[in-house]
Amino acid sequence: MTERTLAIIKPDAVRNNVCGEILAKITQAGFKVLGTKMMRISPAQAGEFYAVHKERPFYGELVNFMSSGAIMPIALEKENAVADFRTLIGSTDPAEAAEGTIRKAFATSKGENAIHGSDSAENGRNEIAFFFAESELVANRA
Ligand code: FUP
Repeated sequence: MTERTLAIIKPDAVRNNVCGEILAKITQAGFKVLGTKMMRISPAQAGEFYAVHKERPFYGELVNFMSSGAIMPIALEKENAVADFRTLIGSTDPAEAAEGTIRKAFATSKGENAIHGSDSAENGRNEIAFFFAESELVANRA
């Protein structure tokens, strides 16, 4: 079934100038880009996006990091997009990420790990809606 998932190229990867290389890996893996933008979010917006982690010890650092610079959210579509994208990005901790994954190549730590990927189809839809109006997604204009 065709699914949507949200990727975010995180501030570490934007600062390291690897957005192009990451996008190439994503499109080479068969994902269709429905929309993307470069933006910076406030600590309040980062806190809302990661609200599910509010009680976790790393929440404050995560919010600071995600609002520390530009990010690139990308709305993606593909068969089995959620699971396939999680495979493409690799484990949260780059030390555990498989060879060939985006985190293995570009992440520096568990906290600064280059890229986000939605963890369910429902979260994929909700997270895309967090960053994009439906009218900004190309598939709906074709
Ligand atoms: P993932 O789905 O792989 O992005 O990982 P999680 O949803 O578990 O965590 C979301 C983000 O919280 C991670 F990308 C980075 C941050 N995090 C930490 O900083 N430390 C941790 O121990 C776990 C997650």
